[in-house]
Amino acid sequence: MGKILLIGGIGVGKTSLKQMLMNEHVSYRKTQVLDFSQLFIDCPGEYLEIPRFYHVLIDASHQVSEIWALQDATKQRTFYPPKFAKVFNKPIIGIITKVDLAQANVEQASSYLTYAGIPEPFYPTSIIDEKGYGPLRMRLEALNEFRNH
Ligand SMILES: Nc1nc2c(ncn2[C@@H]2O[C@H](COP(=O)(O)OP(=O)(O)O)[C@@H](O)[C@H]2O)c(=O)[nH]1
Ligand SMILES: [Mg+2]
Repeated sequence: MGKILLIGGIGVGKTSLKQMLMNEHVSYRKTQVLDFSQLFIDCPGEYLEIPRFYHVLIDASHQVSEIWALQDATKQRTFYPPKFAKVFNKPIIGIITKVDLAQANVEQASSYLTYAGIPEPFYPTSIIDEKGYGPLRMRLEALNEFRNH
């Protein structure tokens, strides 16, 4: 199916990540057309923050081929319960956002993702220095090939 479910709390950077990948795609690969509106399911942050909405995320995961779980590097807390990754029957990767900010703590963010049962490597990103999107763009392109063949 080749779709991606973005999960993470309110303000973690889900929409920014999607936007950044779309802009990169437009500037580097003008000839290939990826339909970004179809590619990502961008769920409201409340669905992760409020446990009675977990089932919405789980239902949405049935429509995708992988899940991208975001953790804000500047947050002193996590919304992911222990081993949350195990409730999804899909591959899941961990993305750490806002690594450009002075208060960012990548080690802490990594430990939250590990606590959630998400396997390494994690992907540190910043929309400010436009850092860390290369490997994510490659995953998108791999998924897109899969869609078209
Ligand atoms: N400094 C910095 N700000 C970011 C980054 N990613 C997102 N933001 C900011 O965080 C806020 C929330 O981002 P948004 O994408 O709307 O989060 P969403 O609620 O998960 O969709 C916005 O003001 C973004 O500009 C980042 O990598 N670095
Ligand atoms: Mg958003």
